[in-house]
Amino acid sequence: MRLDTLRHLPAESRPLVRPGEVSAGIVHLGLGAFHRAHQAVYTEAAIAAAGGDWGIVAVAPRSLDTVRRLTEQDNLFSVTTMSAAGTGTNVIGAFAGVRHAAGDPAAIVALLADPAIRVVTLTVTEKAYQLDPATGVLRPDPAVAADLTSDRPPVTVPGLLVRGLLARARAHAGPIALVSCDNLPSNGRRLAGLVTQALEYADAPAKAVDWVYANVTFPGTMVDRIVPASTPDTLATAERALGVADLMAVAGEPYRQWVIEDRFPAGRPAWERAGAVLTDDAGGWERLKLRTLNGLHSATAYLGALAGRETIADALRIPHLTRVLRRLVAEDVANSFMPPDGVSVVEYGETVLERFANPVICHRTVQVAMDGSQKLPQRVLHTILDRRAVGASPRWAALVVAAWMRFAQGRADDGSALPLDDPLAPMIGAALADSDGTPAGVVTALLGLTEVFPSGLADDDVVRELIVDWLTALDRHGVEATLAGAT
Ligand code: CS2
Repeated sequence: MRLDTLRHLPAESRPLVRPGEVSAGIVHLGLGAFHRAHQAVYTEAAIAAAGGDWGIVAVAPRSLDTVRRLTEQDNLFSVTTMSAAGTGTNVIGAFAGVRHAAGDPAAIVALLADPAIRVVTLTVTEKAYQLDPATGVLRPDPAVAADLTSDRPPVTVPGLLVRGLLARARAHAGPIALVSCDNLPSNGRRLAGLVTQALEYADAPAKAVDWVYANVTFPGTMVDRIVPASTPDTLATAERALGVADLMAVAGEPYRQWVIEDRFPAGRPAWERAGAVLTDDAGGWERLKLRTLNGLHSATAYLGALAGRETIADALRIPHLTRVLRRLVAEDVANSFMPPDGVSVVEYGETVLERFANPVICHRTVQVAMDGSQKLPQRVLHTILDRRAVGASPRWAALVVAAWMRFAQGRADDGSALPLDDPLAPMIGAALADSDGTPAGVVTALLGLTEVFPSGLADDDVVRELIVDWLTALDRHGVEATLAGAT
């Protein structure tokens, strides 16, 4: 697909804006499938409805292939919306440019210091923030530490942000909003915390730090759309719909939601015209989504992978799983926080289960299971902590922790190997190697990972016992029998 093939596309698939004609106003870090099917879609629709120079310069931190392919396609890609009722494919014209951070870091720093750029959005996944999942404390790996303390061109997300903001301060390039679109708890505050700690770590001049405090906002967001990693099938479906090949095609469910705190000191696209909700405080929405949707997703992923199920939709067919997930929502999640006005957590949970059951979305359990150490706190552990604060016994949430602990040991119920794709894998492996291998020993060893488990939770005997009981049942009987016996 290229600009000159657009006129051959079916009319309903053509971009809503003229690609290449909207000037850049946004830099987006993280060029994965989720960004293309979420913020890029909203931004294109917002520009089409209300105008504005809000083209996106999309930055791939690492993947050169992504950048090459998009460049060969004149920055165009398609999004296919998949449901049992049928599919629809749209080419998105929101990208004003594509860049490879690792290949040309100076260009990214220069972009962040460009007055035309007034918004930076991020989908870089939880681990790229380099914050302890349990506490939000910056724990820079050697690459981040080198980015923050030397003059070499930055290659990491914290490095790019800090160097970009310092350059912006020097250039007097005006205020800017940095918008985390990752599934972190209080993602706006986490990103602000990252920038503050990274500036300190970098020993940035006080004047520049003051400039950042006065000129940069960090609106919190809730982002939602199920968008699995693309496969050869995704590309084939797009090609059938478009009549031309699209090597950057992505596919997602019809549902999408974006709640954004409206703190943009230099303007923003009219995202509300594309269906986004602009609000003062996204906290309630964010907790609703992280604890319910993502909590159920992780539960389904770990239990499903252990039971040998390939996809989330397959896993949902494990007998008794939906019953257990409904109890997790009704008994633990719904009682753990205040949802936004007028929202029933139980009804929201039902729509989530319907979405997971979408038979044409092939979302692999091992994909959702990945990076569990970074995901568990906001998805499950905060539910447990909030329930324990009022003296309740959050049994179903404890089951999810036990399922993760069994998954982390690397064997499915039928003995086949499961991959532990996690930035803390070495630490998890070492903790497991030191344990005696019994459920109680494994639970003690893993609860000792202070990066993941807050002390209030690790030291709580009620929680420990709940997890040990579930892990004992999972070890002895496997997922299916454990769920069948869970009453
Ligand atoms: C999933 C999310 O991979 C995962 O961990 O739970 O990517 C999920 O699909 C999105 O948050 C849905 O909005």
